[in-house]
Amino acid sequence: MAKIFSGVQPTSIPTLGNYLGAMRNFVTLQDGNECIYCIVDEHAITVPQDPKEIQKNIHNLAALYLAMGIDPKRSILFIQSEVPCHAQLGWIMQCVSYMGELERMTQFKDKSKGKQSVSAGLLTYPPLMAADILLYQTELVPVGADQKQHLELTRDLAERFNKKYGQVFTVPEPYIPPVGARIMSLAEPTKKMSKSDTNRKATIFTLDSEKEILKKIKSATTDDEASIRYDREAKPGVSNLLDIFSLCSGRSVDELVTAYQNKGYGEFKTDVAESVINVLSPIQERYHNLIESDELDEILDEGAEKAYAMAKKTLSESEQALGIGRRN
Ligand code: AQP
Repeated sequence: MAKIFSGVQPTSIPTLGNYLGAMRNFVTLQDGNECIYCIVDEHAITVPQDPKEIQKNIHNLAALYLAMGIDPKRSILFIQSEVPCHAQLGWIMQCVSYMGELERMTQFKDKSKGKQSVSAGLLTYPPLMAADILLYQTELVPVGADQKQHLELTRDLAERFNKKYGQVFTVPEPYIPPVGARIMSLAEPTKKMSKSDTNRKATIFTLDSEKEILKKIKSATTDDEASIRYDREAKPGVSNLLDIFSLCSGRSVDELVTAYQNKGYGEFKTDVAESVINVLSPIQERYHNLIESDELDEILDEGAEKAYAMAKKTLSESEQALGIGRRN
């Protein structure tokens, strides 16, 4: 049995990329493991957010976690800002981090590129993420490929702290799926699919209607070759659709390539869309039943209480190791 932790930012409705790359695995990892899943709202505010929108997104994300299959009887589900230990250990982790290593993070470079000013929080996002993970003595962190670098930093920070102040933190391992770890934008398939992409055609959101899904996949960028084969370099659009199709249908990429050998992009895209709709429809149905129920608040209250008890213990140990605060 492993201790698992992961989180999703309530920056918008989770995308098909968030689901296939991370959240789907959150669900399967519940079997035989101790899982803690978080709505990382403090990460979301590292870039400007509308207070009303983020409130709505937090609520939607909680319902979607459950609709996707997170079982509150087996796993802890909570909101990051409701467990203050995250911000507290986040500060400690900032003090263990070096400016140079934070400035080298790809996500910081991408999100700050071309901006006149960015928040200090955007730079110190990775030490907060390290705190999220380390508070629970996490062994395994299911994430998409874009979070690999942050996870490596988390491991470095844990090792650095343990070496300097004594053993406090478990050093976690990433869990990055072999397929689906990087679902690409439908409009620009060399870029990852992202919640915050301003091109609405680029991203499938998990609450998109059947019509929207079909329309977005039908307009996905492919190429002029008119042949369905897997080649990430030469055919990024078709390869991305093959990955999505494979993950949503349970059929291997090779099997799909053979099955669609003599078929056109039109038919292929319709079938990809159908497989996505088949996966998302039942999630959407459960989401609509959950979103208005009182059950949601009860689950989040209980989750925060359980998470706090675990997090407080690690936070105290780290403060003790550092010698801060009063000790008996
Ligand atoms: N395109 C993707 N393919 C596979 N996995 C992905 N993830 C994100 N995009 C893809 C994984 O989803 C989990 C939750 O992501 P997040 O909410 O923490 O933020 P992110 O990684 O920054 O994702 P977005 O969608 O691009 O959000 P914005 O636009 O707000 O920055 C993570 O495990 C992530 O790896």
